[in-house]
Amino acid sequence: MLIDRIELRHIKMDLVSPFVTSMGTEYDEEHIIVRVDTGGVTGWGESVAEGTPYYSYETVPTAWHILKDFLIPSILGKEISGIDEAISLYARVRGHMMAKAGLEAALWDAFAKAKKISLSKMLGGTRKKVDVGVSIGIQSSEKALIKKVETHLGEGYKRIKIKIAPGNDIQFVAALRKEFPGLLLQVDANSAYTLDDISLFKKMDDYKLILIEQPLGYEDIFDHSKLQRELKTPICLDESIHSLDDTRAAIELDSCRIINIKPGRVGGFTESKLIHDYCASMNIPVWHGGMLESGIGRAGNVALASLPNFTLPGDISASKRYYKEDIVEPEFVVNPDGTMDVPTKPGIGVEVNMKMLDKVTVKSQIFSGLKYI
Ligand code: OSB
Ligand code: MG
Repeated sequence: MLIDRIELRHIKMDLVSPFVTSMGTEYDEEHIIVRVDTGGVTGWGESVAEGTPYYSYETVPTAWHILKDFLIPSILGKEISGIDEAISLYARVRGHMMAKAGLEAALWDAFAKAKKISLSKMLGGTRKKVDVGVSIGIQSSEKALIKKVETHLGEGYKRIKIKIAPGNDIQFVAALRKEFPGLLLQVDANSAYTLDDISLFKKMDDYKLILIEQPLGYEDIFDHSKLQRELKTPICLDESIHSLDDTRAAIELDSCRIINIKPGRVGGFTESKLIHDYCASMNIPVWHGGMLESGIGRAGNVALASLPNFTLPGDISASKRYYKEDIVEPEFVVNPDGTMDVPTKPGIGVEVNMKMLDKVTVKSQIFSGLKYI
């Protein structure tokens, strides 16, 4: 298909409540929406680079720069037969996974729409519904956390993840385990600890956690293998995994026993699928992480999470849990049984609400033909 036109939009959406993690507090979320017009269809993707370089080195301006100056020029105006061909045209760009993933997602949507099949089907998804959980930021007290968890369990969520940071960890885990003995619970440290904290993580072994997510350095694989050796609870890597190669190193070194897949962190759905398939072959469960996406990115996440080895509930919550109004229709909702329906219509399977998208757009640029507008 001929890549006729690409549009980037820098969006900024207010969160319904601040999200507190070991990396800081987020009040709103900035991402880039990528629109690709090709072969008479329109594809949408979301680059999850944020306003700050606290989770990843990428930010909205760095992703914009890489998209505008390298990725878009490599495919614009070209006849492209499939996603792999597009990827090969910009493969020499190193890193910048979030920039790449936003463009790749828009291409996947466009190619699925051209084939008139759902993104889930095109990715190899096998489920009609996916199990979903909720990721809760650090709360002011154990009591406040218990109340939040009660609300989310009432909404149907199957699994609770809490953010932890030094000084805000074991007391929250202990309080939740006491109040909810059978709760499916996991923690995410976002790299806030070091190997000096081994005794803390050994204590966590007593609380039947599903997993401990990214306790140590955000690029580390080696120290995590030393920690995993000391623990019964599986470690799950998030930040440290950018590729299939990182995944192989982490699994072969026994640095983790579970992998969090975020397409934005690994450069797109193509690499996500490679990681998914490798983990399946090694009996390593995977689950879908989240980056507080708008409905456009969320649609892609739900589709990817419908693949068979996504056996643990994902950080994929209802639109309402993040934003007062989403930019897609229908919005994503959680079913009372803690699942989310996988869209069945062509591509991402939801419509972009252009009025809402315009409302949250702070900057946009159109790339068309040989001339940038
Ligand atoms: O570490 O998983 C993370 C959000 C932004 C950056 C990093 C992370 C998160 C979350 C939120 O945990 C998950 C969600 O989208 O619900
Ligand atoms: Mg994480």
